[in-house]
Amino acid sequence: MLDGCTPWPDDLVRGYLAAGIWQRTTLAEALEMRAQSDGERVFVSDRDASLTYRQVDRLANRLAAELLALGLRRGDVVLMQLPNVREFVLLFFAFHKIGVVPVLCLPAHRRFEIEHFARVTGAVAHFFQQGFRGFDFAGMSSEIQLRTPTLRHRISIGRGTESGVVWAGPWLEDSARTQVIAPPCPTGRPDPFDVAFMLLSGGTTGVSKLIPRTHADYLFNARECARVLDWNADTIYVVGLPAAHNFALGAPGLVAALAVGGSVALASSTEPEEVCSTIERTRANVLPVTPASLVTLLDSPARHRYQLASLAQICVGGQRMQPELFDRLRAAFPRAEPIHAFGMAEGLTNLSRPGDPLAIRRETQGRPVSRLDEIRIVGEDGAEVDAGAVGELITRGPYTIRGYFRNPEHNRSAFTADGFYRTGDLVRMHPSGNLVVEGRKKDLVNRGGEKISAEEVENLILAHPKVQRAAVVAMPCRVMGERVCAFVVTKAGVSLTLGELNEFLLTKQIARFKLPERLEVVDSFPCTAIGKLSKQALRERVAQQLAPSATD
Ligand code: J2J
Repeated sequence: MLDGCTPWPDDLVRGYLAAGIWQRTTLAEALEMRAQSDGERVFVSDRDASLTYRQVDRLANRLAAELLALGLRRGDVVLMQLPNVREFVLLFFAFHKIGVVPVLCLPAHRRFEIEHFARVTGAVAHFFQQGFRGFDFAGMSSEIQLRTPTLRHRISIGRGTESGVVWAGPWLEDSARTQVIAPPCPTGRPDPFDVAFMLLSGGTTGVSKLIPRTHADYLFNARECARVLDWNADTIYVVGLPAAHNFALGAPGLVAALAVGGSVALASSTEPEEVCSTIERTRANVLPVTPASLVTLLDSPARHRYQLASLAQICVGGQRMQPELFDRLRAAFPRAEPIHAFGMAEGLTNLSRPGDPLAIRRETQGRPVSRLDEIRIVGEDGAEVDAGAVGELITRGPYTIRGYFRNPEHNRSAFTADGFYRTGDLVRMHPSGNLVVEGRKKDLVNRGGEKISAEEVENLILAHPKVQRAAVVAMPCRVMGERVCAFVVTKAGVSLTLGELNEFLLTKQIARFKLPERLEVVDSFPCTAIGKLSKQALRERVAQQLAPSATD
């Protein structure tokens, strides 16, 4: 395995292999097999083009050959920061053909995050779409390159003129030079049991942690999702959330569609207009949403302007969907199956089953997709709680990681000695065997499914010259579920506004979605009985202040 990863114990690996749970197939081989068996079927479409399995495979080969020509090699880590465009899929599979390991960054990330990922991984290249949503990715990448010596290549999809950038657009056009069918791989093909890509954790403490996922574990995860949702070759999945997110990528998403020979339609944003027009254009039948994007969709007049009757399943995840929202969803899309998805980039996917009684689907967040997922609900002492009681969910299994990348210190607290991942989610077991998410232990803000580490934002706020103490908590919001609220004790005699604070935070070049949306300047922080800062009291305070308008 890639240096800095924690492998599964040998005996388990042998068992998974013997039972066919892990297969000797890489993600690229999964695509190649489809290109053989279902070559003419559409695999990927975006606004501009529709590509069959065979076309995706060939184009991925071409890209792989170009990447090799640039000097990229098996085991190299690269940063992939692309929106939902077909090049995302083409590059994703090109990397897997030659064993290059992409870190799946979000287009919303900025220098602060990307530079951190580059440093931790020693990434050799940064892939982006120059000018996406008006942002100068090439400029940001150049600044990162100056400060990160390993970063040799800055590569943009499309064409352009910025100097120092390699443009991938021409690689995808027909010309004699790009008529490569199969890339020669000087260092051999990648190993199915090695790391295929890295996802990002929301970060329970400090900055995001990197989550190494192997070909074998991810394909198993995706196959199990497709199986429990009864997907087949007619499945058309709308990638209506960032494709770099585990939910849309495979659990259950793009890779799950590949596992059954289905297809994916890339929506370029989560805006209702774009999502609805993509559904109408492609007659898509599965839509993933977060509760936040679902509220926006239900509130939007766009949904009445498009033909959405093809939708057969709507998967809601990333945050808890309240029963009232479930009812609105049922009323708006009576013919679509509502599916709860309670998953995590670290592994474990819980899904409600299409056959579960509606009353259970309304109240619960589903159950593990594989019978090999081990789950326990434990109390503070680590012992299992009584049946039906609330405790922390811990889990291990054939697709849940055993450790974050290059982070032994955090791994010691994030995993139990016997390899269970501590999810930080507080859950209880419903009599039906499904889980109900009741809250969380981890200190983050879940803003519309986007996870924001409180500690990360606090550390940045503390760097402000006027700030003495800072605490970041979630405040309720009807649409987003939660938003970031910053409590600050300022230094003696100075005042601070939200605008001033955010202006400062933006100079740190962080993703905008992490910016506080409310600032409370206080004289002191409330304490718990043992003298620790009580975030609970702060959360209650802001929730109370917002009470009449928390529905904004
Ligand atoms: C409550 N909390 C939830 C839900 C995730 C499918 C769906 C979502 C994710 C995801 C994913 C929740 N109800 N339905 O990877 O494959 C919170 C929990 C969890 C954390 C993981 C997938 N669905 N959550 O959201 O890695 O706190 O994955 O531990 O981004 O989101 O976040 P993430």
